[in-house]
Amino acid sequence: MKTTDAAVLEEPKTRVRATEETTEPAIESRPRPRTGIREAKIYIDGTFYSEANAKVSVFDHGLLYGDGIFEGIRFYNGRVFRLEQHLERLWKSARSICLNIPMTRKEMTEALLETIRQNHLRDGYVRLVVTRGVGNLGLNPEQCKNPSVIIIVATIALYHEDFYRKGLSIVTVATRRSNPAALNPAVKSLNYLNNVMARIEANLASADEALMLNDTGNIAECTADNVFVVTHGRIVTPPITAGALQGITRSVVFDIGNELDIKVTEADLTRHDVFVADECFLTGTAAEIVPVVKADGRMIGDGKPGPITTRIIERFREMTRNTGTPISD
Ligand code: PXG
Repeated sequence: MKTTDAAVLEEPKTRVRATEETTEPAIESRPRPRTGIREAKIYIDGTFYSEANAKVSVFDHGLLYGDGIFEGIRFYNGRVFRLEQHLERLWKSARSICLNIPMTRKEMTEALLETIRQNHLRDGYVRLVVTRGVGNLGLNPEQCKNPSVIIIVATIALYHEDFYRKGLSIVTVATRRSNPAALNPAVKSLNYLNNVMARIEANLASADEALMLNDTGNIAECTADNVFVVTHGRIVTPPITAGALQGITRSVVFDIGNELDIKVTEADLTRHDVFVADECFLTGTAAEIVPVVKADGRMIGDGKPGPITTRIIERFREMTRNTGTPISD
């Protein structure tokens, strides 16, 4: 794996804090593309725009209220990984919040593949966003007649290999994962302030990620990743009802477990289960599968990524290289 300096999602955790220890040139001759692509083409409602011209209305309820949904998707080696599953989840999120996606699944697939082609990448990341669209300043979505579809393709700053080799640290944060009766975490909505607040707590504690509990004090997930523990050779992850997103990478771990004859089950987990686990890892589209070696200051297992985590990562990498929807037909 290599790292690029075109960080679009998150900087690798081995970073130096820009505000403290690096000096920025006083004058930047040209703004660095946010997508990491020199002449990026961004899809908005059927038209491609340059980065500078890719804009939405200030009256879009996606901005005013976080009223909308999204997916983060990766493509590897010229193929989009688990595209069908991502679209399935997008459509479910839409249905749950009564949002009509203004195109068919087939049209969305074509728009997404075409946006990747327009950006000439074989490996990268796609952010697919559907907003409620333009309305007035009241929150009633009935005023918003035309939901907007935005597709952004970007290079992705792969985390440094050290990150996977050494593992990361997590801390339990005070911010609880939102109660499903308030805002169901199964909906991948544009309203991520709950997760952002948790992330801020992790940053303040100088940890790599935040472990979020639900209202009953059981583990839900991290801010953009699902959590797994390994004990006595078995893998366990919280159920969706505990407030975990039905992660696509999470589902791949179930498939790999099946293949490799490693038992993967869902069960409620507490912090204690993490502290006494032999291994722990996180899964998410951006981070892929990453070992956790420290939780709330306690070393997990022997403080190194464990053998089962390592096997799962290896198999995952093979799958990403060899499976998926081809970008060009
Ligand atoms: N939990 C939450 C709350 C998430 O937002 C996951 C788990 C992992 O799901 P997937 O399907 O990615 O395995 C997510 C993923 C990103 C990114 O680019 C992902 C999310 C949010 C922000 C950025 O990986 N969601």
